[in-house]
Amino acid sequence: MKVAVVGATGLVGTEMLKVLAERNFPVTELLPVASARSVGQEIEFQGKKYKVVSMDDALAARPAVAIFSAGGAISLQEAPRFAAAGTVVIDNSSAWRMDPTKKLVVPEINAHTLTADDKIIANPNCSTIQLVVALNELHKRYRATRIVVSTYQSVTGTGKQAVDQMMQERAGQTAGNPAYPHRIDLNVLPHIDVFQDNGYTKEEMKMVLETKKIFRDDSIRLTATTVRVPVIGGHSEAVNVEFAQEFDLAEVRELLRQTEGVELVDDVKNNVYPMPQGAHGRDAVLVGRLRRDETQPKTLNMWVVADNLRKGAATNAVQIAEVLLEMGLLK
Ligand code: 11C
Repeated sequence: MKVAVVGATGLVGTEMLKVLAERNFPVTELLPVASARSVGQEIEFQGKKYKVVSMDDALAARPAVAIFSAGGAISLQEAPRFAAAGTVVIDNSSAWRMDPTKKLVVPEINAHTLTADDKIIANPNCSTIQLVVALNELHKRYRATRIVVSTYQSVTGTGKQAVDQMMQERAGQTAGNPAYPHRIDLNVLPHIDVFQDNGYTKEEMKMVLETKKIFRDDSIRLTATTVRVPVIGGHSEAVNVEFAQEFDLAEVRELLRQTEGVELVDDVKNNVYPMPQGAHGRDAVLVGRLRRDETQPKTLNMWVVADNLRKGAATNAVQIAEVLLEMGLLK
């Protein structure tokens, strides 16, 4: 199967290649696409060397699937061209997520809705993916009505430039080309993506809108504060969720143990709880610090951590490709 990875040299693209190889996705020919200055550069995949190609060369090769991770503007322009040529596009940018004609897919939740008509499929934002995976079975059982979430997001969510900024600051240097408007090392920025007219950031509004779309439930009230922290390895989330039905904490634990994609990491007596260092390089969404919100009934507090480059991006996209393959939708 011919597979194009658009944005192959970025942090997410690099992780895509790793995940495709690890999961033995049946790639017979890889078409790594990157910006003009990278064309011709060699990358290694499954022991073979592949040259980075231009967008037009990848399109002309008619891959069965193209996984895009090169930003919204490129996706808006290029994804329809690939789709028109018969390639299924799995897009990791925010460009198509809220388009009512496009599906926003987390395989554990809604892969079964995919059909041959879905030529551009949207991969949700990383902070949304780990939240909805953690809530999936709890929402089915008790129905979440209101969610208050605060995030602690890794600099890898921004990309290489941000990792470089943090490392340069850590080494006592002034970052040459900073990704953020402020220092990030030894600091915390309550600011991810651009501010909107309502005072929220775009990242916060992505969490609100994408959660409703994935759960197909516009009645869920969600409010978010998204925060960048000087961390590598994963995003963390403090989640306060109010349900329509009363719950039993032991049953919540059992439901989480049974939730596909979730690993319960909750043994506070032994100081065991999810942390980015434990999530790094893994695909599971780690959930812990389970406790009742004692200020009101039917409300749960939990702490959710996942590797934002894997389940939050690359792994979720490759899982979508695997479902398409299983359904016979990749030609
Ligand atoms: C971050 N969540 O951590 C962002 C990165 O809409 O796919 C991914 C942005 C997106 O900064």
